[in-house]
Amino acid sequence: MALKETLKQKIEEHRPRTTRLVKEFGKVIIDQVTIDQCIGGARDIRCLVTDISYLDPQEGIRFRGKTIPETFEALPKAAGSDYPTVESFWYFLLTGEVPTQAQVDEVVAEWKVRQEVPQYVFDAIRALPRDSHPMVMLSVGILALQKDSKFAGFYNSGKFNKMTAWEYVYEDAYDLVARIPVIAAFIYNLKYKGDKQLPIDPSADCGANFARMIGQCKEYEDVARMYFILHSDHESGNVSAHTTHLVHSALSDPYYAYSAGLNGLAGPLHGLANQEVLDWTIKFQEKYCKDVEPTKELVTKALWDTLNAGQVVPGYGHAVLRKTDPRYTSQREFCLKTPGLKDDPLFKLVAMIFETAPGVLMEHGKAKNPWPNVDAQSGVIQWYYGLREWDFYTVLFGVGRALGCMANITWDRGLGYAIERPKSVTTPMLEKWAEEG
Ligand code: NMX
Ligand code: MLT
Repeated sequence: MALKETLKQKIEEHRPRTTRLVKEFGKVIIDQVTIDQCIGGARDIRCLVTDISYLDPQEGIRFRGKTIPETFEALPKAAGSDYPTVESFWYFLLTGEVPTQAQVDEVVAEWKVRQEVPQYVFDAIRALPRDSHPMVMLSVGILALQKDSKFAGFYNSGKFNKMTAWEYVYEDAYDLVARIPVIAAFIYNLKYKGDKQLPIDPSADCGANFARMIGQCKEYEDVARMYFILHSDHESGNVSAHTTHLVHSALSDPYYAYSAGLNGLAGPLHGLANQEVLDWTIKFQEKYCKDVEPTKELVTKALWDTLNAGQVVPGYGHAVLRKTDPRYTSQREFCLKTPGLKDDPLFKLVAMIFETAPGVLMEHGKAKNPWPNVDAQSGVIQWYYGLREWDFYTVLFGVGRALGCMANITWDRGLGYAIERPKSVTTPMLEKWAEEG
């Protein structure tokens, strides 16, 4: 069955489960809210639903019930590669089913049709000052696509109905995930390669095409596949996914919603941390390792200097995870099995920070999780392959995150989730409840 038909069947099968939960068990209590959660970023409050991925604090992410190694193992691989195509992963995230090779081939073919980016998007990005951050360019590029949103068109057609609305979100979502790598490659070439644009390769899957569009080598094709899949989703509460869900809950179309999600991803406590990691590591090399090899003592000193300056150690800590992020581990394993990369001085330094930082953070005593997250390991791989413009790294994250966010809002509409509108309270109310105990 084709992707849309499979998805339609899955959504229709799922709807009665959601309806029953609300109608028959709507008042069952699944959590309570404390004052520190109210002031402290709604941490750990169970109030969002998604079946696309789930994050266990000890184990890390599962996509559709599968760990990262299980996901890589289960999905059909790109020709001649150990990694699945992004297209097969898209099918898997949307439907929860591992596609057959024939189903993947269909998605790859459809992706190629959808990936055509209208010229006005490039014009809008080109009109920005060239020294704009590439995340601004990406967010503007996605927002510019809104003009032709099929969901917005359906809403304005006078024929809008809740049961079929998801089909139009699906159309926009699919267009968006196919186009965002092309927009990202355009931004890369515009900003760093003197606007020398490279054409789409119509014979390539998403990962290979992205590598070719930014002038990368063959091995980078797997880096792109791995990177986009690993960064795709991290359950619903993270800033980019939650923002996308929130904005779409007002029936803003996927372009409005994901442009907003990207703006959240651009924050240093979220996706921008990967550029900060590289910045921190390169500055460390320049300051301490001009004539000497890095040592654990030097790394320890640099970490304390950062902490004593009141800054966070980028790439470490997490709001939910309490162990090393399996996305970190997966990228580290990629480094260790790639000849050249495993002996690269920057990778060795990143590995030394991994040995050192958790101990320092534990001694510092603030971070609830002293272990590395995805961002601590991602930049060094890009750096090794010559993609050294580290302010671009969050754009790569944003290309991957589109897969999860778009799968999520397609299901949001399929299940008819309501506009999100939590209740706020005032400080005197909190003080009153505090006194009452
Ligand atoms: N370095 C120094 N201090 C830290 C760190 C860190 N890496 N992580 C947490 N803390 C501090 C935090 O600032 C807070 O201090 P204070 O009480 O003075 O406000 C305290 O420890 C408690 O924070 P937590 O509850 O452990 O962390 P929280 O859930 O609030 O925030 C992060 C989670 C990820 C924002 C935080 O760990 C952080 O700032 N890490 C560094 C930035 C980073 O790597 N972000 C990327 C996250 C993954 N991603 O891609 O989005
Ligand atoms: C993410 O991938 O979104 C980050 O790890 C942040 C989070 O989960 O809160």
